[in-house]
Amino acid sequence: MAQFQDVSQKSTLHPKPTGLVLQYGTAGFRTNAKQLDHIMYRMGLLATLRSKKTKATIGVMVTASHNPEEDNGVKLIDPMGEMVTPAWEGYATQLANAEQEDLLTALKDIIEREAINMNQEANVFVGKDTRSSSARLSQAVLDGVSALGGHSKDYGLVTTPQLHYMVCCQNTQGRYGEATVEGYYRKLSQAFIQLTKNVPNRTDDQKHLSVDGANGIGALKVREMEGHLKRELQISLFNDGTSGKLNHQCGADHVKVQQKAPTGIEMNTGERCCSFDGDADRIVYYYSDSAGQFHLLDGDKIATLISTFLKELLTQAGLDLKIAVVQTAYANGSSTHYLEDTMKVIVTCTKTGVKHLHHAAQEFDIGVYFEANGHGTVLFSKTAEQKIQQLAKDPNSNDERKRSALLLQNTVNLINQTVGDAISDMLLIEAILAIKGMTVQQWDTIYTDLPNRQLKVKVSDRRVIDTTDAERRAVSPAGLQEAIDSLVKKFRQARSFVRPSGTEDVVRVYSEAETQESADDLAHEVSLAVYRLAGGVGDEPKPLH
Ligand code: NG1
Ligand code: ZN
Repeated sequence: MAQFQDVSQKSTLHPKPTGLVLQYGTAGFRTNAKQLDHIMYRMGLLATLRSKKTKATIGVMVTASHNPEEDNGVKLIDPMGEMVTPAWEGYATQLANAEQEDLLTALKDIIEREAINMNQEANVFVGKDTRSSSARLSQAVLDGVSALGGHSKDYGLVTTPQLHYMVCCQNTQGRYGEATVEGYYRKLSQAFIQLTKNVPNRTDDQKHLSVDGANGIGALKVREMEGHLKRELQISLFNDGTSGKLNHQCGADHVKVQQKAPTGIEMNTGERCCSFDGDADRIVYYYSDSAGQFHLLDGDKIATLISTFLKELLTQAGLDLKIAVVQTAYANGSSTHYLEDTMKVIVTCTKTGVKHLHHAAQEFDIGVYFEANGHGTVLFSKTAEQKIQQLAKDPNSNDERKRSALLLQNTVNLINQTVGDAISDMLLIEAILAIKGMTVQQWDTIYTDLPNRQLKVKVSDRRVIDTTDAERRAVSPAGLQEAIDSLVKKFRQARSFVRPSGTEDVVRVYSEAETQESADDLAHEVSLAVYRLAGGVGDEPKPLH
């Protein structure tokens, strides 16, 4: 077929380095940008097949999120704006790793296994972050789409969640919103203004927020959106990409892992600040107190704030909807206790990776999901949305119920339900704090985090570590879990687990305990156990103190 000739011909412009093997990881392919040209071309091909198969528009986002500027990556987006389904992650790996001469065979194998009608039209939306390699790599994706005769729309520079949003809008024929960046700004800003318009006596100080844009795409997009917010939110933007390097000493991941403020931001005592990551699908908040101490409000604190707000509104509205919070093993133990014991909401734990959380959240009327690192959103079931809408329109409901239903309705409109979205989450948090008349300090004191520590250990093959129980226990290598168990016993209120990273060539170690010193000691000792039992490479981990 002529189509396949085109695929072969164009693939010579995007050749695969012989022997290179890459895996579709926690969030797509991600590695040094130099190794990705063939991957991008092939993901253009795969997205075209996926579009033919689903008879819907598919998204391809070129980004490596919080990784350094030199890296890049690609994420595939399914029709409703969600991450691509796991079976197709397998195809992605298969296609990515086929040697040059086997590419057509690998492609035809997928076509056959999925019984794809090659005459079906295909549509692919493509977006990219601000990395210097992104323009070239997204062109490779577009080449892949055109090689298989697919149509593409290049959104250019967008945040990852904006591209997810566009895909969902397109495939719902505009019911979710208009598939343009302007449409996105309009929908979110209108909802934000509706939510905050009746809040009495909001001063300019309360409307002010400092944003660390991680020198990435989020900064550009916040700038673009600002005008739509009509000074109801007054943003001071730092790390806007004009001089600093992407994710370098800044951004949500840096702030969360280092537990300190990013460079390049001016922090005044008690003022709310937040950081996005490199593709603006994560956000964390923080402030410094009068003693100059740094306080982090991570994804767990965000999930707590949002679920508390929603639960209160449901009660006021008299709506009987089941609300749950979905977390991972990285959630701070204090947050889980608070949610279960004080808030009495259902809490479930899944494996790391948004796709797992998203899936689990779909099981409830309202599923609030957040990774501790600040990636998360809220999902509303069809029933939940219908009940909220009915109540908002109901002429017989009393003022309090109606007010709550309207707040819920605007909250639904403000949330990007397709994926975690730093901009949407930021607006939601700002609206909740305004409505509740809450300062960042008051939000912070809802519960106190257990001191914790995250470390990385290099091993020769991280796949030797296998886990179970939502990654909270290691089943291999032999003896590792027993070693962790006995180390944990040495500290009070302690917990620790290890798992292979899906985005970096490392094993991640997490610990929490009653004091920071204990958490640090425990993390170090567990790192040593990993190093010794799981084939550590390089120098032995050193104590933190
Ligand atoms: P890995 O590298 O698999 O731990 C990291 C994050 C995930 C997720 C992905 C995708 C932690 C501990 N892990 O995955 O939560 O966000 O990146 O970006 O934060
Ligand atoms: Zn990200």
